[in-house]
Amino acid sequence: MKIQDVKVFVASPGRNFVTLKIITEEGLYGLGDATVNGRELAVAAYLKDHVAPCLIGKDAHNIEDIWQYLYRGVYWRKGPINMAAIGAVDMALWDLKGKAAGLPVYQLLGGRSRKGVTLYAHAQGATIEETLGAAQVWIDKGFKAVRLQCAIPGLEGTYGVKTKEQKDYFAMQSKRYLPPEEPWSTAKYLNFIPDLFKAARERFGDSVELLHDVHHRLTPIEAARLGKALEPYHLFFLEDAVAAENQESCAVIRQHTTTPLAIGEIYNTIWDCKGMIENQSIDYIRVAATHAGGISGVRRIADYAGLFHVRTAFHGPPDISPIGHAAHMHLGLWVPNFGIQEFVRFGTEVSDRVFSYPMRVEDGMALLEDKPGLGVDFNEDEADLHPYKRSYLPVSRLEDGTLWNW
Ligand code: KDG
Ligand code: MG
Repeated sequence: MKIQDVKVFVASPGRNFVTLKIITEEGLYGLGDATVNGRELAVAAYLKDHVAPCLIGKDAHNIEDIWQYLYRGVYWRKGPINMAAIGAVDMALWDLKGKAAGLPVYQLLGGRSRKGVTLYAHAQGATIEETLGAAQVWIDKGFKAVRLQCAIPGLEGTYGVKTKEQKDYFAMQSKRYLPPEEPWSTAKYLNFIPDLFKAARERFGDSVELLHDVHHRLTPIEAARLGKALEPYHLFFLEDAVAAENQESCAVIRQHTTTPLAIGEIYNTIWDCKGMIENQSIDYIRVAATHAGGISGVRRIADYAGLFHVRTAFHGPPDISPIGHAAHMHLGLWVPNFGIQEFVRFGTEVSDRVFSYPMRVEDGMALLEDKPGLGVDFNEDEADLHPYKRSYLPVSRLEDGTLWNW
């Protein structure tokens, strides 16, 4: 199964996605997602100029050897752009192997461990009432787990909530084509968030799992205070309570609270999460196939995490394409230490014209049709109708103007 051609597409059907297509001499093709939000063109150029030429003529069956070739062979290991490129190649090769074998990728990983992939949805609002109303919509659809984010009173600008200018919290293609800026106050946030979860438990009782994303904004001791304050509302997990670079930080939080901790959406390799997995200072690992070396990279991390009671919660934002989400669905069906899967949506009306995918949601669970490979298809002509648009995530500043973590 020799690789004959490699194509890279950057399209913006609602938001930017980088798609890799690997074509074999037999005419089979595999698809991979290489989207790095806000830095899409960098990974596309890296793939086109540096990775694609090395793949031509290689045997597409040798997934592990190609992974090692791109990881060890580059000399400059790790890094978000490099690992997203490796991730896309890896996904495309698993897709190809599945197509060649006539089997869905989860079968190649070891088969099905559960009937479907349990999801958590996002609820957000400008007030507690609005946030709980948004959660109610998901609960009424049968979701068993919801992430709650709410605007912080007294802070101009919002957290986890779209502004009036944004049609969508995640689709931040601001007219200025520059990162929007949002204000942040840790004191206002910490004083408010426990009220949100108190109100949620009063309204929903214990019938639903509740989650929250701090988005890297606290110091370890501030995160410890939040974890303690949230204990009465028994969260499923508290996500990214601190900036993720320092692996010792979660151990500090751990000394103070039993609120479960999740981290890892910005990690690229097993080395980024090794310490906190071994120390059992986290409960859920949030790596994404798109950003952490594909199915092979994430499988290694998930297997290692399982030894230390750490379960999976793969990153599932809308800035991962349906190909990346499909990779998580296959991993989630197989992985023994599955925890939960983030779900915002697989696609939109516009992106559905570009990507078709075999996933549907029933009672808060993602179900996968048994199609060979990853099961996603990509319409090149339709993608051409949606050219790249420069787009950034916001940046945060403290009220005195100091740059902070978004
Ligand atoms: O590109 C960054 C987003 O994917 C991220 O901000 C979303 O934190 C996020 C989440 O948990 O989905
Ligand atoms: Mg997050």
